[in-house]
Amino acid sequence: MTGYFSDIAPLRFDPESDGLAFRHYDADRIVMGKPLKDHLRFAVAYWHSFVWDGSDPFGGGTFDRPWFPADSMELAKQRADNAFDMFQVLGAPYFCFHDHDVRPEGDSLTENHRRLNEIADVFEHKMEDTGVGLLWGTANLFTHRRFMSGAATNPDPDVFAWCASTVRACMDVTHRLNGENYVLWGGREGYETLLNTDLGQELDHMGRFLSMVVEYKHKIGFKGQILIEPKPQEPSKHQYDYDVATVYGFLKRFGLENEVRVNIEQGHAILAGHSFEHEIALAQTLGIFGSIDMNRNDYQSGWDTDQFPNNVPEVALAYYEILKGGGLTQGGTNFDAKLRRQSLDADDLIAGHAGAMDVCARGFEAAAKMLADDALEQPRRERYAGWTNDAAQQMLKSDLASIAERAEADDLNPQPKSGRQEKLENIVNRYV
Ligand code: XLS
Ligand code: NI
Ligand code: NI
Repeated sequence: MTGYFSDIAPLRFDPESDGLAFRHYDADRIVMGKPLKDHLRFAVAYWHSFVWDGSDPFGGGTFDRPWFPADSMELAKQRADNAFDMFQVLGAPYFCFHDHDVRPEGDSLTENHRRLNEIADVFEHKMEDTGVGLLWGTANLFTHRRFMSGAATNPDPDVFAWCASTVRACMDVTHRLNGENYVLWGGREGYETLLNTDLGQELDHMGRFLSMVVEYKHKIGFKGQILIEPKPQEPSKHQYDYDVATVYGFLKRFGLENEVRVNIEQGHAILAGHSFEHEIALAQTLGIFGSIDMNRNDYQSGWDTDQFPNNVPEVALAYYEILKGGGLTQGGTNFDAKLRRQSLDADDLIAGHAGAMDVCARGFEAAAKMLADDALEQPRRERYAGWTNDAAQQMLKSDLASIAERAEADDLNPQPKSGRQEKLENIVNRYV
């Protein structure tokens, strides 16, 4: 059987190429002591590339894939064959999936789990043969109508129980496939109207559910990170995991701040009114940075359009904050990105990912260079230099009245200094 991608040769690094190749991403190039591929840790999202059919709120599918509709196990396996072919064309080291992406929905929980495990057997072999790893697994607790009023926050306790069973099965499979992380994106954990919502009770249930996930992780000896993916809205009007700051408050409240980290998506940061680098820097500062979904939104539409990244300066600032905090470690760069619905062909899928990998490589290398040159850290240190002297440090251990007395005795009259933003922006522009 010939595969959907069999006409496309594995991509090579060729800066001069005008066909399908990497012009910037040289996987084995050593940067800051290790190969780029080990820094960037790219992952392909199963759902957007192999499940989504191009439909939008106004029209049905536009893509014609040989494994569609994948409503039988046979077609689901054909989908898996083609997915692994694509990972190899791209040289992608990782992939990510939801249960719902990889197996058709059964008519019971146990049938769902049986099918999931049957596909996991297929994955296990393919991962062994190809060396492709699982960056993260997750459960889809938002597509089926049973989740319309939430998953762990559903008013119906049977839905809570359904979710417990599904998440357990997905964690087991992620563990079996040596997944490096397990993600919980709060799909429909939020609400449409307060008129029918007990907000306090829903948050309590969500906290309890997450605590159970963490307990289960330790029980089975799963070494991956548990990650929450914040998003402010869509599908629900008010999502509980609004942004990094909100998630941190939630984790603190349930005593989970040392157990759970965040998977930050560029597009979700924008929806929350933040820049990607802000969300990353905040998570690093709070000690909860885990991984990234590297996909942008359309800046005008206000929707989560999940487009491949194509803006080097933006990507550079994101990787800059990641590198400053010590890199991706167990996390990775997941392209939670889909084609535009008019991009019908197999090579569109390859081009979308290849271009994204090139953009990330360029941004990453710029970030590494800025860091190595101390280009931004030196002026930043200078700006806070006053705090390095003893008197300033003593003040932090002192009290309001003592500080006040000293300030008044010295007749302080601080003079403003320039923040030099334009100069700093000019420095960044030399690198990107
Ligand atoms: C949706 C989310 C989702 C998560 C995985 O907006 O980005 O795709 O990454 O459930
Ligand atoms: Ni998203
Ligand atoms: Ni995502």
